[in-house]
Amino acid sequence: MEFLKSLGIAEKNYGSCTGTKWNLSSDSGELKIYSPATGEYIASVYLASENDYEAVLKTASKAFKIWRKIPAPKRGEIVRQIGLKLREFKEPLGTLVSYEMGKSLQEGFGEVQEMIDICDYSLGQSRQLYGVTTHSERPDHRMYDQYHSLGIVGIVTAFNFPVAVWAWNAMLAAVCGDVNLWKPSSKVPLTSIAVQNILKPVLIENDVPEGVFSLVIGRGSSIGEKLLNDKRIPLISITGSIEVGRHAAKVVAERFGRTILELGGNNAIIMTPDTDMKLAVPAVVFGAAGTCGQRCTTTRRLIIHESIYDKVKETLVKAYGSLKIGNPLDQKNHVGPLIDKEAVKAFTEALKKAEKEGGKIIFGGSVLEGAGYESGCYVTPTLVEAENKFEIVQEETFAPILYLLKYSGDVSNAIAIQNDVVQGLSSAIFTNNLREAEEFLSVAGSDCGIANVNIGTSGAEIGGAFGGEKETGGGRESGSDAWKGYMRRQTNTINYGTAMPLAQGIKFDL
Ligand code: UN1
Repeated sequence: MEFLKSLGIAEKNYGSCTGTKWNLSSDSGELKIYSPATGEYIASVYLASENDYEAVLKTASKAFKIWRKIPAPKRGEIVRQIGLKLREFKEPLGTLVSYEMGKSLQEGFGEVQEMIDICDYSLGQSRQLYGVTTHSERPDHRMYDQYHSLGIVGIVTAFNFPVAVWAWNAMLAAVCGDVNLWKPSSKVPLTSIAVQNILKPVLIENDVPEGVFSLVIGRGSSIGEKLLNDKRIPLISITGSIEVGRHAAKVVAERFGRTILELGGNNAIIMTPDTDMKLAVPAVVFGAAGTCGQRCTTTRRLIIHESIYDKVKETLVKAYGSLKIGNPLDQKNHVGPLIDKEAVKAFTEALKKAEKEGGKIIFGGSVLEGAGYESGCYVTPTLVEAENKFEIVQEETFAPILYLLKYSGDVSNAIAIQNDVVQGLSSAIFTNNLREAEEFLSVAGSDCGIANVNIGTSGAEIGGAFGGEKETGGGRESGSDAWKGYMRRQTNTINYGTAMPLAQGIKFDL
């Protein structure tokens, strides 16, 4: 396939890299990667060994000492060039994302666009790594805070956004003067290899030290654990399940490392009697069925006012009926496959549980078979009438299942339902009523990290801080002031006078 060739994906690939150099060991097992879109075998990857990991870490530690001294705008210039290269490779990389992960080609391109956008954003940020100055209470003193580079940043990414989430972290960390160590999901390692290959000419042309952008492909149980326990890594940014995050947070906290956690979501859209259906229906369908329900921001619950419930239900059933499910590389299809058969099993089991608890499947619910569905990973996006208190509704099933929930009375009842889950990533309300919208955004409103009005729960722009509260983990990546999470903060007080006054007026005369 032409796009694999242009991205430097060979039949057999190595699993660890320090930027431009690959460790050529092949004795720690081999991952064979199949496309969930077609079931075809794509290529294999040799897993990184513990020795490879050590070698990468040593190189990264050395690189940090050099990289942190390079002026931030110069680091930004390198990130700018990475953005240009990504523009050049948007088509093949987006295609590989779609082929290896299974999201629609449009979404594959969108994901590469997120990478490009964060490069532009980080370039600007490289000239704005500023702290504040404040007035000292002592005469002839100056006080301010500044941000220094932190060190090696471990970036653990999930299969559903195989490249964009790395870029959010890596591009910001790079302009902040940190060096990156990427551990991608073993379900989608080829995209990470492609990214390293895209970076290579930029790193060579700019003499970037080996170790600034490293990659280690390995199992969570071996390489992942090493990373969490490694005192040389002051910050680990993890996108994954609540279960993975709970474990990682404990291990990293034990050694007083920092984490940025972006874990599960259980995102809801509220539809009040003042909903503009023209806006809401496409937002709900894209939010729930897009990416085959495998975004952290996927809409999983729809909280509908009883006065419009039947109308919404009918409209959604019709809209779901028009969804085309099939090969994501074919642009006429809206929905591709789930990542693997395990995910298909989780989908069918969730539906069984929902029915057992009293839920009613009103659309979908099946695993697709036959021509075009040979990979065994295709399912029909599903609508289930349910109640928020069902155990299965409280969980995040990474599949296209949308639970329809009914509320009565005023919007505060809908907000209470929306907040009554352990996760707190994304949320939205559809209303043209100013009071309802403002109540939803107020301190007594949505408890999520993202709260939108007349926009769905997914598809956030990179300019905003991305992340959520409660068991979503509390971390923030991407835009706004998320860059501060990648730096070490220091408060400085300078005495330029001739006396030695103490703060708080304390007398200590010798
Ligand atoms: C994720 O699913 O982990 O807001 C990230 C969105 C995308 C990112 C999702 N920009 O849906």
